[in-house]
Amino acid sequence: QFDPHNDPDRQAMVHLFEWKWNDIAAECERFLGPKGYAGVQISPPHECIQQYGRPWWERYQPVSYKLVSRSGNEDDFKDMVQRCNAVGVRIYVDVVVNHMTGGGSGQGTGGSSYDTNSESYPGVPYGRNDFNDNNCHSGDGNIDNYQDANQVRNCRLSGLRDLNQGTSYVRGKIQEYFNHLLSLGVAGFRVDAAKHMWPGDLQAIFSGLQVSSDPVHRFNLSVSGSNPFIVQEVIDHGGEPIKNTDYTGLGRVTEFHHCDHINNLFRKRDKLAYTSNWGTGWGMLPDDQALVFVDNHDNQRGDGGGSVITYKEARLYKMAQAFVMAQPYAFPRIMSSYAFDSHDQGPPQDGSGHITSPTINADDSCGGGWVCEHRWRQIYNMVGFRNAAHGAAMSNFWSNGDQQIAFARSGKAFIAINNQGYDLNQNLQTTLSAGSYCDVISGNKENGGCTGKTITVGGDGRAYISIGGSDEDPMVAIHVNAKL
Ligand code: LM2
Ligand code: CA
Repeated sequence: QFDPHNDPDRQAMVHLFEWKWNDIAAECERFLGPKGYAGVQISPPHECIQQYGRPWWERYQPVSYKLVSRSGNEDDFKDMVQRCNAVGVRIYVDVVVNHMTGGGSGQGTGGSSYDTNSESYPGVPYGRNDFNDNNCHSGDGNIDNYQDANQVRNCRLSGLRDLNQGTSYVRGKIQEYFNHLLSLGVAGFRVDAAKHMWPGDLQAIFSGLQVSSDPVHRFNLSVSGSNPFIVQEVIDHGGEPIKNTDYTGLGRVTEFHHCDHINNLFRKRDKLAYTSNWGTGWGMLPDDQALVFVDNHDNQRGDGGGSVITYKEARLYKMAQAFVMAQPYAFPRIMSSYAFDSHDQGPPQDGSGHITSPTINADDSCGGGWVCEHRWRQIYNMVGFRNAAHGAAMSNFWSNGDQQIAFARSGKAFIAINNQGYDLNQNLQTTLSAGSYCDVISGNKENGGCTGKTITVGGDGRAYISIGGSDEDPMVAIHVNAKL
C-alpha cells in the first residue's frame, strides 16, 4: 500500500484535475508516457450531484458508485485505464467514501435519485441506518471542533451526510466499489477525507481488497505486491489531536507540512541554505510514507489551511517544483490545473455543462482554459531529472548561507537554485563525468543538441555555474540523460 506500482524509471505522478477520461487516455499516449510520468490521479469517477453552475466540488458529493460522471462513463474509464497502463502510466482514483451529499434532492450524473434529508441513496443503496447521526454528539450535527477527534470522525463535514464505516454493510459497499475499480486495472487510491474516518475502519476496508491479475491490463499487481497504492488525505498542519501518523500504518499520507515548508522557503521566510537535510530532518514523514506536492486542488483555492504557491506565481512555482523534483525525498505529485478566478468555478465547459477538452499548442502547452503545469518544460524536464537521479543520494550540498543552493544526486544529476535576488557565479562540484550537458530548465535536448544553455563539466567534475538574480527561471539542472 506504500508502493505506487510505478515503472521504476518513473518517479512522479500528476493530478489531472477534472479531466475527461478520453482526454487522459490521449494524454498518456502522447505526453505522459513519453515524458516519464508514473501515474495520474484522476477526479472522482462516481456518480455525483449536479449542482447549479457546475462547480468542481459537486464531485465530492457522491450519489452512487456508478462510474458515470462529467469525465465519462464506465466504457470510457476502462479504455483510459487500459491505454494508460499500456504506456506505463498508472491510474490512481480519488475515492470519496466518508460521506454522501450535503443538501437537496434530485438526480445524480448517472440518473440515480437521491434525497439528502431522508438520507436516501437507492443507487447504492444506502439509507438512514448507514449514517453516523446517532454517533455524532456535536450541537448541530456538523464538525464544530477539530480538537474533538470523535466529532471529526462521526459528525458531518460541512453538512455532508456522514457514512458509518463501522458497519459491515457500509464496509462491504465500499469494498465492492474499490474492487470494481481494481478489476478495471487501477493501481491505487487517493482516499478523500481520510482524517474523517477511523483508521480501524479503513484498515478493515483495505484488508478486503482484491487487485486485478488480468494480464489484459498489462499490469499485474500481484507481481509487485498485492496491495493497491493508498494515499490518505489527512490534513495535518499540527495542533490537532488527529495526526497524520495515525494513518501511516495503512498507506501513504499527504504531507501538508511539506506544502507549508515549501511556501515559507520560497517566500524567503526560511532559508534554502538549511535544506541539506530535507525530509525527516525537517520533521516530515519518512520517505516511503509521504506523498508530497507544492499545491493541491483545495489549497490552491485557499482551502485546507496555509497559503501555497500556485501556477499564478509562475516564477516561484517553477522554482519550488524544481526543488521538490530534485530532492530524493518521498513520492511527488504535480498539480495540473485549469485557470480559475473564483473558488467555485468549474472546469472549462460548454453551455450545456459538458467539460471541454484541452487544446494542445505547438510548444506543448495547453489552451482552452487548461493550465497544464505538467506540460511546462521546466516541470516535465524535472520529472526527467528525478527519473534519472532515482536511487542516487543527495551529495555535495553547497549554499551561500542564504537563498542560493546547489547539490548533486551523486553521479547522476546536479541542480543549482538562486532565489537570492542577486547573481550566482560559482565553480561547483556536479559529480558528473566530463562533458557537455543540456540545462533542462532553459531547453530540451533535441537531436543531440540543446535548445537552451549548455553546461560544461570538467575532468574534476566541476562546472562554472552562472544564474542571474532576476532570471525568469533562476535555476540550472543537468543529469546523465541530458549529456550531449
Ligand atoms: C476533501 N478532502 O478531505 C476534498 O479534498 C475537498 O475538496 C472536499 O470539499 C472535501 N474533502 C469533501 O469531500 C469540497 C469543497 C467544499 C464542498 C465539498 C462538497 O471544498 O466547498 O462543499 O467539496 O461538495 C460544498 C459547499 C459547502 C456546503 C457543502 C455541502 O461549498 O458550502 O456546506 O457543499 O452542501 C454547507
Ligand atoms: Ca466521517
